[in-house]
Amino acid sequence: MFKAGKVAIIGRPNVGKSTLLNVMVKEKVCIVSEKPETTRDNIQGILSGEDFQVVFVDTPGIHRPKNLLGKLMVRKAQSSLMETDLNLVLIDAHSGITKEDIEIFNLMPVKLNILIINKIDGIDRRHILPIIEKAHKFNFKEIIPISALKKDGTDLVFKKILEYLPEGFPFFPDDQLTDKNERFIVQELIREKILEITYQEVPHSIAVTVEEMEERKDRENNNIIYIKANIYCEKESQKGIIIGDGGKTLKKIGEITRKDIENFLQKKVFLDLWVKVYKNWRKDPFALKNLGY
Ligand SMILES: Nc1nc2c(ncn2[C@@H]2O[C@H](COP(=O)(O)OP(=O)(O)OP(=O)(O)O)[C@@H](O)[C@H]2O)c(=O)[nH]1
Ligand SMILES: [Mg+2]
Repeated sequence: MFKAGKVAIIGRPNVGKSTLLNVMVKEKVCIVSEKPETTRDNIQGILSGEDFQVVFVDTPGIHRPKNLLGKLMVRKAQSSLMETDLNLVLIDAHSGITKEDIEIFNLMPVKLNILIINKIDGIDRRHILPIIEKAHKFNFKEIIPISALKKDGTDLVFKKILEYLPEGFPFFPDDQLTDKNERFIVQELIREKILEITYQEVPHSIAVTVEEMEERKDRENNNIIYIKANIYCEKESQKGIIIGDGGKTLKKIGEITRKDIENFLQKKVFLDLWVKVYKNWRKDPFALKNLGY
């Protein structure tokens, strides 16, 4: 009997959804950062075995949107629930079950939902019991405390998913890892580095587009992938921060991102980054579409 199904990973921003997806599929498909609202799209990560295929759907954190981009993100997360067989609802063990978490519980369709209490590393086990007790009031099939970061409890999550997964045919070829293309992942890897090294409004005001990506020869006649990407921000002042004194910050972004992209593509990369201002793009439906949202 072959089992196949879609499993959405849902929760507030920053609870560890993307980290968990990467652990489940054993590859880095989704970018991760300590800043909330990192994921902006539904991203599928595919895990195939002899007799199963699980399609995990990472989703943007559900929050009260402050602009059109936020609204689109929340809408995408909610829409993922329409087509799943099973959902993993994540909460953060540090904060327990918050008011916002309960709002998300109430959004969940009445089907198979598993509550995942994440980030239990470094937390006294005695603090987890009351969370589990409170969680019993809600209609979860399972309640599983884990640390996605330390891969603690994640095997049990996988075991439970397989138990609940329906019989079915695979959605994707068994060597496919994600529904997103290389261009998308490259854009995200660049955005991840900017999230890592910028603060306050800057990380949120960034969008990245890959304009060109093609195989070329370098001076020594070796094959390289030439990638030209635009980094959009909303204000001149933000552009200045991203470029840095004498181009220092942009150079750093380029260096660390290039290594990551080379790792991902398994090829040498030449990365050509350009910073541009796109005023108020997060509020402008036309701009959002232009930037791929
Ligand atoms: N200590 C600890 N940190 C974790 C764990 N899982 C994730 N994190 C950290 O939490 C932060 C957010 O992780 P993400 O995976 O980006 O969270 P997310 O839910 O996808 O966030 P959004 O995309 O913004 O909704 C990162 O700094 C992770 O390293 C965990 O089990 N323990
Ligand atoms: Mg995420």
